[in-house]
Amino acid sequence: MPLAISSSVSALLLALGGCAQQPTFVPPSEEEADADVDADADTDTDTDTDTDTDADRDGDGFTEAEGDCDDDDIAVNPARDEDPDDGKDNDCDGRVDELWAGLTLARQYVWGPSDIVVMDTVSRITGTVTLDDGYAPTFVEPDPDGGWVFIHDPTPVTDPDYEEPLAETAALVAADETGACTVLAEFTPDETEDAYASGLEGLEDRPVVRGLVAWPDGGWLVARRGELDRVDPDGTVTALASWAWDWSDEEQPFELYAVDLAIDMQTREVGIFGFLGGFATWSEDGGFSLRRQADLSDDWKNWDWMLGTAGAALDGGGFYALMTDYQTGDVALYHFEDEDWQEVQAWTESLLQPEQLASNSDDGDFYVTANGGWYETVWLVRPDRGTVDDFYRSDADEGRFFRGVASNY
Ligand SMILES: [Ca+2]
Ligand SMILES: [Ca+2]
Ligand SMILES: [Ca+2]
Ligand SMILES: [Ca+2]
Repeated sequence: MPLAISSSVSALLLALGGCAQQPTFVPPSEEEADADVDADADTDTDTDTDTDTDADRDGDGFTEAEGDCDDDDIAVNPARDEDPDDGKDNDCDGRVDELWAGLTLARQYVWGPSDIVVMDTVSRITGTVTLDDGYAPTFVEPDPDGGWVFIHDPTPVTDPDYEEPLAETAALVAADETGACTVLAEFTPDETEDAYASGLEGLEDRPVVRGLVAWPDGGWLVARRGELDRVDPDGTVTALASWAWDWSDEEQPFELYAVDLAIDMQTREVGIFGFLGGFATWSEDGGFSLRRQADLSDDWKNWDWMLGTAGAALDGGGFYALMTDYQTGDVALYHFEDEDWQEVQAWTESLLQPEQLASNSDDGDFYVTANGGWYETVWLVRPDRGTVDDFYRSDADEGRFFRGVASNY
């Protein structure tokens, strides 16, 4: 198994802006609605005097059930673009006046401590924060309250003289603006994961946490191979869903081997991306739903599907996966439609290996970290133009490379 497979995996999404100001509409209780106490204030369009919470009261084409987060304001619904100056969450993604503002990147060095790198919208590096030595960030997300959180990978390429890693297991770690790190939660491989040896060479010792998104109500969601967890800001870990991930286990039929997470901020649906095109979704109301089963008819060596490596979402636009065939260098972006992956754009890249994926929901563009040798690159993928360009490319061999990428809003 090439290194790239084990080091790939991930994406990011959606940095959160100030979701605390999200306008809320409190529907009347059943009692209030039935009592008809306030017929004059009834703003729906039917003739009865009940306030009908299923109506499109402001006539903008969306009911609350359809995602109108302020049904008394036509300037607010899921089809609107965000107006950055009106103090409203126009597009109902939980963020007020947000605009895409560039990228946050996790940069690892072969020798020495890692960085969090902040880029503006035209790829200028506007901030580089050196993390406490010993932490190796894979997945990264900006923290809406300042700083960042990242998944620490206990098995990176690091200084061979490095004797005592600060965390020996995968961990969710918070970093402040100075790079000072605090472990929020550790994820110790369970017995099954530790002893895993079903032929997926190179993956068994990789971090057991493979995806990270900010949860709109606070805290974070992370994916283990067979579990979706919420991590509260105080470090409390709650399992939200689990599934069978070990395809050597004959008693529990294989479902999904998770490699990444993304969240559609408008629908709050979470996409769980698996190897070989496996895909599932989770939502608070609907729970876990396996949407596409990977074809394992010939064990993992069945290459009739490109390896799923990373995922992202567009607000209100569903889920996208980066698929890579490391044998041929074929890379493609797929969109999940009609319960399957549909190709959006494909290209071939033999020198650089793609890692993680982030989306710009304002423009419908995607950003991919890719490394070759020690050169670090970010590609800009524009499906509406069919182009893949270098958004950023390092000009020197400095023994460093980008892992995770997240959008800033
Ligand atoms: Ca409406
Ligand atoms: Ca509205
Ligand atoms: Ca918004
Ligand atoms: Ca706004």
